[in-house]
Amino acid sequence: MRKFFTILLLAVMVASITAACGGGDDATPTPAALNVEGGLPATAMEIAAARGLTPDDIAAALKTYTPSGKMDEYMLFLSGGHSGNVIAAGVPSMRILKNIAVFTPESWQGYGFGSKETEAVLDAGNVGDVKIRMGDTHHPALSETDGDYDGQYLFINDKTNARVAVIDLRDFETKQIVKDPLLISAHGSTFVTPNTEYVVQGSQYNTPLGWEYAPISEYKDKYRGTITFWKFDRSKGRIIPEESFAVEVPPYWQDLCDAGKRASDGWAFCNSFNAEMYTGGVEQGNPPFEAGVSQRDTDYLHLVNWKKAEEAINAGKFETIKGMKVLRIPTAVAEGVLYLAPEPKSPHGVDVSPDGKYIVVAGKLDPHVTVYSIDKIQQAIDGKQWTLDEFGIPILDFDAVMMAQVELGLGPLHTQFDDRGYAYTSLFLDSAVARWKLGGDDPNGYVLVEKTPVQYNIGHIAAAEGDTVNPDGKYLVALNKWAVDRFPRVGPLLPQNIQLLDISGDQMKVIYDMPMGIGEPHYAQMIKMDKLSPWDVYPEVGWDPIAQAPAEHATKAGEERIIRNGNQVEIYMTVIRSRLNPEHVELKKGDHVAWHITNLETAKDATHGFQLGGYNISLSIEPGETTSFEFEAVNDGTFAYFCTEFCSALHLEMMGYMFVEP
Ligand code: K7E
Ligand code: CUA
Repeated sequence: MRKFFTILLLAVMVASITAACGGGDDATPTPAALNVEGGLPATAMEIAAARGLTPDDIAAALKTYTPSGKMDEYMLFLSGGHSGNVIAAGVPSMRILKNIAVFTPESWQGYGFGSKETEAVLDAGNVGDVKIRMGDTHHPALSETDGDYDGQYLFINDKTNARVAVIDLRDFETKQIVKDPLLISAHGSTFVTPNTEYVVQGSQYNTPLGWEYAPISEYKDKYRGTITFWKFDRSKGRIIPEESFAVEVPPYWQDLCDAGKRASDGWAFCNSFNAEMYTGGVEQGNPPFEAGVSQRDTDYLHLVNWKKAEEAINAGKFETIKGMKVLRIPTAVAEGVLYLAPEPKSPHGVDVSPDGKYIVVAGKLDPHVTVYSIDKIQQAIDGKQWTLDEFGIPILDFDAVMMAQVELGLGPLHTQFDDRGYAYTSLFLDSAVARWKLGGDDPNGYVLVEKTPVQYNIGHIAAAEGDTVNPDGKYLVALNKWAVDRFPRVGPLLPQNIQLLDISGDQMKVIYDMPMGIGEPHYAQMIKMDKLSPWDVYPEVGWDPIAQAPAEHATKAGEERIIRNGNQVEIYMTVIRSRLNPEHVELKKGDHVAWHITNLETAKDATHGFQLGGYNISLSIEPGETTSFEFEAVNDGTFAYFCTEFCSALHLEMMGYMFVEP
């Protein structure tokens, strides 16, 4: 059907171009004439001619254009990079739907601007006495059931502070942030095990565990990494730190991780890139890190059997460090939890094939991806085909565990899969996406099929459900680091260029460019829209969205009140189109104020905002929600508070005065 349509279009295009070029007809409009005189051209063919669109452009437009009121087929969850958040967008339209606040306060959503509930979420991610209000999100992970996205939760990491956040997809809001007590920063996160038993987080720039002070001369002795397994309780929608554990690993600079599935269920895989254990010091005349960590020909893929680790933890074979259960290296080795496998030069991504049988590692400085087989890994372990590293960890024989090496091009980074037996790998230095054939157990069956250029310097890719046991194919998104000349100029800080590719045909085609002017999205996941079933409004009026339960301070209509107890003032307010009740709040300087607001609305989209000038308060109160904030009335004077969502014709009248008597 699609093919027929494209052919039909091409025929019409060819006819129109022929007419335009060869017809010699005076009535044929030229592009310039169309733009200057008659306003916008009217027919499709005139528009195409006026805008200089090729048949490919027209096909791309038809594949992505989504008329008003029509819905997208997929939801794309992009990490927001340095903005510390997550961005939800539709595919194929690439329209942004929500910028979900996670690690960074965001005033539209009332996240971290007074609301007690959201401040508590953010404060759980503080480090010691330092309030952390930034983050760098890298890898979103949708919750899975049997290795398939189930549409319930989304996890996202903060690289800079080694934190993981939980987003509930019933309301697309962040419910929890946990801070890893052993790591100050981490990268290989978040990746979920096939039934979301655990959220995996791998370290990167190793320090002593708990980031205790130790000079760099003590690197090999004291510096360590971990692979942390955060236990997730689906019924509570929370990570349970007390039931989580970490596996200690050498200071090899772990990088990316992925959880095994199907044939490799029970394993987690993390690559690394400083097997040299190089410690830098360019200011002292040492080679810089970039040279020092790239000396050896191989680094190590870490293989962690988390099911065995779980057994060892349950058997009490752990040490508790900073409140986290830790399986130390010797115990992990003795229990068959931890192995290494060599991987070629400066590897980057690790990605497990849909059947779980093959593990693909890309080599930043090597034009190949290396494919490992879980069967071969198991055989090598059973046959003890290993040597030991200096920490006593078995290094499996490379030739014994490797299935194939596929030459793809320069700078391979990350791999995704489709439903036709293809793998797709991003090529950073080539600025291209490579499509290649997965050969199963036939080492010669792994072949490069084609490469498509993208603009420019691609990092991750995300195919539709492309890291699950059931990839969809169809669409692939290229997350490019540089945009260079793709968009109008906005000064020296440019957006990233997110490109949508149609991968359904014989040839991959770029069909949309989406500038992302909100941090650097590293990774994304794309889920079928019908797997998501978010709420339109909260289940009852007076709902606490963080607890996902009726709110303690919910206020019914008619029960609005202000209670004074000494200098403690408690305000129970309701909002509904188009009034705030009460409209006068009388305070005295120095009062401690606890203010609760319930949105009585039950209609879809009837959100009221609330801002209070001079007190740094911004709230978003969605239909049914109750939210609370507290403050000291330190500034006297007359203040206005008002609704900030244009909710009705009388929205501007939705206001009140707060008087603070000196
Ligand atoms: Cu390759 Cu943080 Cu996933 Cu960026 S990492 S590209
Ligand atoms: Cu409520 Cu504007």
